Amino acid sequence: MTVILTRQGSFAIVTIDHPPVNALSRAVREALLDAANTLDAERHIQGVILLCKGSTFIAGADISEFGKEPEPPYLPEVIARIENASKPWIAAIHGSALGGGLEVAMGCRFRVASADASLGLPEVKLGIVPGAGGTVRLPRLAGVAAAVDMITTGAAVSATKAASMGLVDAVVEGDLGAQAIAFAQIALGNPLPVPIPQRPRPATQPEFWEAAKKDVTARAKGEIAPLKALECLQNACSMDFDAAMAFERKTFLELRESKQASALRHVFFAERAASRPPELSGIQGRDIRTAAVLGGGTMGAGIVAALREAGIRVTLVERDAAAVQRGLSNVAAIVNGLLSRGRMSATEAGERLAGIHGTEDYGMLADADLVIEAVFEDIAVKQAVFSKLSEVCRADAVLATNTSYLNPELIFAGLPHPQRFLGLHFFSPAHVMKLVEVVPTKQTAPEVLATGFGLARRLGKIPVRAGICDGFIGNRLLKITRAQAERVLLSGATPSQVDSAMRVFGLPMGPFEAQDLGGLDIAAFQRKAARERGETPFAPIGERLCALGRIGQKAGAGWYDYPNGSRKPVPSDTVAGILSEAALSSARIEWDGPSIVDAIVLPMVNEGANILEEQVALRAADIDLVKIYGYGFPRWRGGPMHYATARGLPEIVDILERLASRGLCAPPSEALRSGCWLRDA
Ligand code: 3H9
Repeated sequence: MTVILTRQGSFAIVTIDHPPVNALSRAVREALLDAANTLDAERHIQGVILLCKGSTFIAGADISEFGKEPEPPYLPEVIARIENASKPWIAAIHGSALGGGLEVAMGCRFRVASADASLGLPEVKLGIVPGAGGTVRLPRLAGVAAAVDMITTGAAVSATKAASMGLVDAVVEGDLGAQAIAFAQIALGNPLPVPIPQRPRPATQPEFWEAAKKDVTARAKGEIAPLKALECLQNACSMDFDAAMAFERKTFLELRESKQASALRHVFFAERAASRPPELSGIQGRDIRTAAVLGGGTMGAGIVAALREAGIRVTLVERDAAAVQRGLSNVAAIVNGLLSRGRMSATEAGERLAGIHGTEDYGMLADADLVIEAVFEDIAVKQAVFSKLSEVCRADAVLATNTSYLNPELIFAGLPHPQRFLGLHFFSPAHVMKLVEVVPTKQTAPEVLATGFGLARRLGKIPVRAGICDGFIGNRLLKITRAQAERVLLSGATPSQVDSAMRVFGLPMGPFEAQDLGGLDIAAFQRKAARERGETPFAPIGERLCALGRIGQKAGAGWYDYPNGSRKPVPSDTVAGILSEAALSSARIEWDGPSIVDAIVLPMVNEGANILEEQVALRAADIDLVKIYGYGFPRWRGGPMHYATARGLPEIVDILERLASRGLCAPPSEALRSGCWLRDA
């Protein structure tokens, strides 16, 4: 039963019970329509309370229906029926009222919400606009400025904020159903508010829309939906209700079919699947109450800040008293940064810092549930650290390395209780970046792996399972990107051309700007280690720049010049000179933006296919998440594997063959040609 009808005195209670999130599937829409028809005919009923079972109010339309033809009854009709019911409906909101869920609530005459509820129209995050009156009703109810803000960002607001905007009529504590009835008993004794469609259009000035358009365009960075949503909102303020509804619905249906919406739906489901690898089904992770982090550098301090944000007490261990102080200052700098940007109160900042204990004494780790090592990327140093940890930590403590390139099995080799070790690879800055690669060894116990996934989720991060290879998933792909970017330079493009092409594609930064920001010395160090392992990393120009001390912004010079301490990249004559010398023997190509992007992104897809064939990644969608959350690949393109699949593999293979024939990348692999990830899709 998806919708249950009960009566309590002169009130009817319509309860939606449709796990997991009471999404508005066809069955729910039909049942709501039936309920409105039934209750209108019951003379003794005075009002209808709309409640939901489970953890949330209606979380929106059923996203899994979006790939198919819409089926009647359509949501706008259902909402219009509720809005025009002869008995006023009162939405009783707990959890999240999102998308179609909030649209249904706005079709009710009143909205009552639990204090911990949130309300939002997140459709733009799925590449669409609200499709059942959200852009038309919200401005009439909560004002245009608030509606533009909520709808074009997709951000939800708390119940209290919603009440201050007029979106919610009462915020209640205690039993929601009882409180909603108590509210209704008073509210229905007074004249009813005018139904939203009959309220006047909010008045706006042209300057308001000009400023909003400028702002939304700057934020959208290639995404279509936020600008389309703004257009709907503007129409809602200039057209009559029905015309604005029709325009919104048409826009919704068009966008629902778009490539961007398909990519964003793919990411939505990928995010949820990633945190639950099939092998961990039914396995519980351990509870983490106290944690320790070894190393208080940039990475260690970021991990400490992330753990504290999740309320976990942390011991920060460094090798001597001075290093402990530096580590604590690094964490304090992060927390103070959040404080000064208004992201937390002074009390919260104080609590965050008070929950950290700095020490050089490994003995303090005897009771830690989890230890994360973030020391220097050197195998001998890491082996020594884990050998000491094995002596002092409880046998059931989970011990994790944050290595980005080294083989965790070698780091843990020969230590007792091998089932408790794993890799937890955070991305820098660790308190900001959402990706964590979770890397089991052959001996990691399932509940230890589940603990890694559980921890990442608790920190609000996206965990992706990665197998052991050089660089796991993310850095292995990064190596390809960087090598390709240099190959493009060697055949005639400039760093600015490459960076600009990648930004136009949707990345926040091009590969050379990014290297200058992070420092070329880090990659040089990794290449040196790779050479010591007998590999031959490709970075001829990067090596020459490092040899000249051009290691990026911190040196005032890298791929670009940064005169007088500026952070604005200026094309460099020195680099141009090096490139013209180095490029002499290579065939020159007249590069344009799209072909630069192909030469960088498609070899990454080829490597992604190899990664899947080797089972280093479980799913193509996991690779997409790694690139989106670890490296800023545009979410609305769905990640590199989705992008390539949507474009069509034959075209990708063809382009790679042409590039390979000119020595500009490796030829397409068998894994790519066969579309190995599509076999089980
Ligand atoms: C819309 O409403 C368009 C309308 O304007 C127009 C219509 C005409 N549909 O996130 P969780 C599944 S667009 C289908 O892990 P949480 C999810 O896949 C929609 N399935 O839980 C997962 O399944 P599984 C606008 C959905 O507690 C399970 O539920 N609404 C939907 O961390 C649990 O999800 C949104 O964009 C859905 N709408 O967070 C809201 N939502 O177990 C999207 C969830 O098989 N949803 N599932 O992997 C959310 O933001 C979160 O799910 C929510 C709960 C905050 C509600």
